[in-house]
Amino acid sequence: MEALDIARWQFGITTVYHFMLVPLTLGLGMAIVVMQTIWVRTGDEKFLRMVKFWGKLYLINFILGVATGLVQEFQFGMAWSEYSRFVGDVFGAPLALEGLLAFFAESTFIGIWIFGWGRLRKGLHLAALYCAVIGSWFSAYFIIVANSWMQHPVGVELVDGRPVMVDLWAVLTNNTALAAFTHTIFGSLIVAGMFLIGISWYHLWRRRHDGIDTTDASGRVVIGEAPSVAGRDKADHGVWLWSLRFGAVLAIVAFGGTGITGDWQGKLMYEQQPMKMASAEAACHTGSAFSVLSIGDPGSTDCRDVITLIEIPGVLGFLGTGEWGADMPGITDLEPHYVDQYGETIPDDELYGSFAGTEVNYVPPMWVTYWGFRLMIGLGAITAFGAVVALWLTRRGTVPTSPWIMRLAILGILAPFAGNIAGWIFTEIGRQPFVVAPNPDPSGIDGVFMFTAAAVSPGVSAGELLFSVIALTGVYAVLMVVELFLLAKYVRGGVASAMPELAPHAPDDGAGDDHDASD
Ligand code: HDD
Ligand code: HEB
Ligand code: HEB
Repeated sequence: MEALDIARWQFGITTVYHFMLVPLTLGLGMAIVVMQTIWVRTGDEKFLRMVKFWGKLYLINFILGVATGLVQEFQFGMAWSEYSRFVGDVFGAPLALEGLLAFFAESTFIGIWIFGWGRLRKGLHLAALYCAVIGSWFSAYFIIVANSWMQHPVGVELVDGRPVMVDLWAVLTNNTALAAFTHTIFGSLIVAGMFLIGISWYHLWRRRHDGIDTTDASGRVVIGEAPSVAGRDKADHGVWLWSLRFGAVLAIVAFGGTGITGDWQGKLMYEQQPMKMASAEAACHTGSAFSVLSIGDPGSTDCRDVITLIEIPGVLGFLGTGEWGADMPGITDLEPHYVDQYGETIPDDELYGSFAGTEVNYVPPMWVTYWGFRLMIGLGAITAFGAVVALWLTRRGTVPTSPWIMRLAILGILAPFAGNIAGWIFTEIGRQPFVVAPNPDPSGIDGVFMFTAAAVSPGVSAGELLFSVIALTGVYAVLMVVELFLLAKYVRGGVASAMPELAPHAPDDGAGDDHDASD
């Protein structure tokens, strides 16, 4: 493999790892905000227990999210120095804002939240959580601004072959970023929803399995009297049931949200990156039919290899433009335009190293974009459907005794995570062969684009990169094992593991948690 390929694999692997943690931070944070708000307003102890339990998992995930993010930053300078130089002037501002405003605020307020239990007034303590979670959303916004600029560069002028930012506001309000941010947030809420469902299901199931909760002859739940096992007393039944049903509603609503924002993104993509759209649909020729199933040679970017088995007329035009049956440009029709505008070969410039003069393929790997798009939607839809089923099955106040449904609910937690990753893989691989895609709008600036082949650090050898891939993948694998180990430990422990003070006495005002804040 060449250095470029290894560098691409490296970026892909590490950022996918990072994004296994990010959506849970973004989504679960908001769920806990809701729970703590209800607790502060009603004083219902059930909600305090929820905040403590889910809050513990949130913190574990947050810390590992930060760790994976930090490791992530190294590769910009190491493997992608030309890219870093090219985008430096533009990314400086949003990433500084990310660091200063968002990350600083986010971690400070998380600290206040952790150590404020029992020390701050309830309202103030809740405000700290709001600030932390909103901070992480801002953080997400600024990083998406950077990514969206690579999909659709705006607000710059070309000076000596490098984009220089002239309009920070245009960069911050890039329509691509607004759509991608809202879409990502909804995607993250689906993750949180399914996480709540799966884990709560397990606990409700265990209560039945251990005979703590039973059902009477008419099928009504009889909630067990508190046994001496801490954290599995009466109040916890409500913790799991409420969390489960809330998670289900969250997942269903958020899936609707991804539909609305995804539709917006599809329309932007049709204008901004028509080739990505066409290859996501394996649409070789101009037309308006939506492919339900196309097959071809994996890895091929050649239209002759695509066989469309099932298609629905009209739908693609509607997705892209809002107009039923409107024609969407296909790959074979787009290609000559790309060749015209951006050249048949990578320019013969020393900047491009060994790639100078090689032919450019403007069609991204079609099977990845095509299946990435369908996996994203399919896994989201499966989750939303699962959430509807979960609402139905728990309508009597508990879960069925079947261990298989319980296992399915736990396994289901993975689906929206995988859906999010599929969405990113589609977005990032569909951007190829550009690392910074050209902006074709009238407002687009000529010459502001960069080929991925030109972005990689010159002078870094394949061997060095391979070593760093192995090292980084190793580090991430260890972090992932730590994450799963800690999550599993606290999930199994139930509420009691997050609230050791619960065992001897009922909490007043949530005081007394400070001694376990660091574990
Ligand atoms: Fe991230 C943490 C860097 C993609 C959302 N990330 C985090 C940290 C760094 C990065 C250095 C730790 C300190 C901080 O929060 O600033 N992140 C990156 C890089 C990315 C990236 C280089 C590009 C490939 N991140 C990314 C996306 C999103 C986030 C696309 C959201 C949509 N990142 C977050 C977060 C984190 C975080 C929610 C994640 C988990 C966490 O904080 O606990 O703010
Ligand atoms: Fe990215 C690349 C994913 C975010 C920047 N990415 C990449 C890849 C992948 C990814 C898979 C590979 C592709 C190829 O090569 O073909 N991303 C991803 C994910 C996420 C992301 C999952 C979430 C976390 N990115 C991002 C951001 C940014 C970026 C935010 C900015 C800041 N990417 C990037 C770069 C690269 C990538 C620079 C390299 C180059 C290429 O294109 O490759
Ligand atoms: Fe998604 C991406 C659409 C669902 C997650 N998305 C994306 C895109 C589009 C879409 C168009 C791309 C853009 C560009 O590239 O530019 N979606 C869509 C639709 C739907 C969806 C239409 C239906 C409903 N998603 C979904 C879900 C999820 C998601 C369910 C989760 C789970 N996506 C996603 C992500 C991404 C995407 C993460 C990447 C980022 C952005 O936003 O861009």
